[in-house]
Amino acid sequence: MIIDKAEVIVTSPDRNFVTLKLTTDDGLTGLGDATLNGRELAVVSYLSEHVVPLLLGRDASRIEDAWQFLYRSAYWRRGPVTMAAIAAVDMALWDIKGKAAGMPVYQLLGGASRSGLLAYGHASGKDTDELFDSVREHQEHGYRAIRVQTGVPGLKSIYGIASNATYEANAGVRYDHEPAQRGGLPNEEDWDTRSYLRHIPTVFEAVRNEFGPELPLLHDGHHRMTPIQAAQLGKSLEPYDLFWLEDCTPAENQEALRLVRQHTTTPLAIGEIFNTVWDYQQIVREQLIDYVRSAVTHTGGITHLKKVLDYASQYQIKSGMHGPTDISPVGMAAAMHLGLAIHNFGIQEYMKHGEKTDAVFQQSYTWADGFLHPGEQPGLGVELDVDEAGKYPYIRAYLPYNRLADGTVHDW
Ligand code: GCO
Ligand code: MG
Repeated sequence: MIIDKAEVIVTSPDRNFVTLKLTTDDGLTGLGDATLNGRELAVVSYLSEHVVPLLLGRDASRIEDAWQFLYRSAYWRRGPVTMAAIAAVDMALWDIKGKAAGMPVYQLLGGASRSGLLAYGHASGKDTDELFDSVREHQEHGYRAIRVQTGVPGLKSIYGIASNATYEANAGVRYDHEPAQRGGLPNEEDWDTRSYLRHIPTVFEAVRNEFGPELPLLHDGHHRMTPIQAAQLGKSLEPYDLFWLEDCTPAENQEALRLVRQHTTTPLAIGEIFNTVWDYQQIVREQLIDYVRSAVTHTGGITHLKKVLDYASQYQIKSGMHGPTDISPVGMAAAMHLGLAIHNFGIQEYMKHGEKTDAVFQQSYTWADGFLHPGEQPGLGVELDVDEAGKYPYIRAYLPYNRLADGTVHDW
């Protein structure tokens, strides 16, 4: 199993994706997701200029060794670009190992710890009526856990709100929020934390009154609050029994969560922008979070994220892997194999990809009655149709950013 071909494939069916494809001398192929939303070509360059030459001629069976070699031999460690590149290699090697063994990857990770993965979808609306329609629509599409984001009076455009409110308005493709805008420069959105803090508890009260106490509800603060503001929000949402409050403060400052924790019992999730176990060291040890939000794609692959989650498991902290549409079907499949195998699975984020994306990436994972399953195909169970991928060249897309009323740039 010697790697004799390594290709970096960029395609933009509904959005941009970066995929690494490895081929061994005995004809096995493996896929890895290296998509870093809004900065895709930095990872393409890291892979093609610096990683591909190191892979050719290597033994594809030595996954841990490849990981340690790529991480340590670069000297310059961590960061989203490096860790997405290493993740892609790691996923592709697990895919190859599974195919060589004739087993789905979850079997190689210890086998299934459960029969399926509870997943949550994104409901949103500019106002409560639109939000309710969206929640209902998600329930009709099988979701049993729902993230709730709404517009805030006085703010024109904010994170998390779909521009088209229904599946119908999206021509049946999907209903979700796709923040990166293709072509042009980043969109400017507006933000006011006080208005947000006043409004959000009223939204959750309305949602609980309409949909009852059972439905697991989630909310994403998307890094926009100070610690004391986050504490206030967590406290004001306690009556509505959230499954989690995500990214309540900017993720870089781990100490901020101490203050939030002192004031609220609302469960906290963090880490979609983290990429190593060291980013989690303090918040896990001090039990400042309840869910790990990292994606396999951005955290050095299955090998490294499993180490993060094993560490978290000592503190009863569970997984809540990142799964918006900027994680490709390959990255989603990797998350599902890992989630099925580990004991401390919590929930999986799942936004359905569009039809074009599904035609480029043939998937064997399944969605039924609110639960995902990675399927029984050997390896990760996703194949890439190169001809289909070739129809969609890369289109530059930027994520939006925020400004406050006085023009100050704010976390988005
Ligand atoms: C989530 C995330 C995404 C990010 C996106 C940025 O919880 O799903 O916050 O919506 O904004 O991944 O590329
Ligand atoms: Mg998030």
